[in-house]
Amino acid sequence: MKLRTLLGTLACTLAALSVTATAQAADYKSEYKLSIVVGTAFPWGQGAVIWSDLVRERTDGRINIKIYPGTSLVQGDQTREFTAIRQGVIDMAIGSTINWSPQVKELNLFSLPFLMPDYAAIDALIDGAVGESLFKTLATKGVVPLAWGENGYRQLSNSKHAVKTPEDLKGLKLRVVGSPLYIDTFTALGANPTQMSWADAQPALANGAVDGQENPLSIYAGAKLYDVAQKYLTLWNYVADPLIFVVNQEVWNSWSPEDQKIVHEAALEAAKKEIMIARKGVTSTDPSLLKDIESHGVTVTVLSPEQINAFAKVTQPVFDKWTQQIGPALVKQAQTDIAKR
Ligand code: X2X
Repeated sequence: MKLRTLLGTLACTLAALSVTATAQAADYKSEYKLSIVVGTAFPWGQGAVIWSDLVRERTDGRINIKIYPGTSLVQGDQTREFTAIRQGVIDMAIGSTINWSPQVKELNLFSLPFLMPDYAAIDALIDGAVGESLFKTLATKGVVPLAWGENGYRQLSNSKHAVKTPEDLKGLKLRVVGSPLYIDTFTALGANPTQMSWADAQPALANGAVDGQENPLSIYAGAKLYDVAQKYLTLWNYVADPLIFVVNQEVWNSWSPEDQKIVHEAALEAAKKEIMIARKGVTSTDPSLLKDIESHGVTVTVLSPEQINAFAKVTQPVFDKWTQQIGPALVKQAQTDIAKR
């Protein structure tokens, strides 16, 4: 009799357990779509691979992330990526601050010309009060921000001639990214900027519809832009775009607290590694990527601090105008933290 009761209880418990497991599995999607702009060969894409692998392993496959490069979930239109995450068309993303700045104006901070002179300055922002404040802003917009990564310092390339002074930019047709701040910057410098997605930029460079563009060296080299006539490269560190690891709010809420913790910790680990990969080969102690670029017949012009100042002076009115859009308090905080770095 006692045994029968025991067995009965056991059966009930097992049934209850299996109901819980089924309910949980039903809440979880079979695949989570992770959006990035470039492919997995780039540091940005490497970050996505590391993050998704860590999550799959540590959740025993409960959270199965599939990477969608080329912002393919929004047909390559990277300025629509943030909205698509909010709407749930995209579950997760590692996105550029530039691409999301049309929806989150504060993210234009990193695109203020010549704000961040070196890596320590970038770190002072993303690891400090500014990074925290921006994550708070993002959290009010339907996404859960988890970690800061890096696309990199954006350097200028063109097919015409070496650029050493603002005068050298006069009349150059340049492809720029999706924030109007870039139109203002290059218009102030006398160039002829045109906004285009990354997908459209590459054929436009190949067929000469535009003369030049600006992107981190890892993107320039990874996309082999020296093969589409981009033989003049100017290193001027005028802006850098951090990347942000995020999850759609509803997707996040559907996960158990244990799984949320796994996803968050994996994002922090992956982001740390991604930043290291993004900074490889482009520093004075390790110029290997630069050497590789030069071996393709590229003229690399490294601007001196005095030469950089000439560009900063011309773009100061753009800096001031956009400080009002971004929020003077946030810009002030950034400048204070950079000064203290
Ligand atoms: O479009 C670009 O230039 C890229 C790939 O760097 C970004 O997505 C910001």
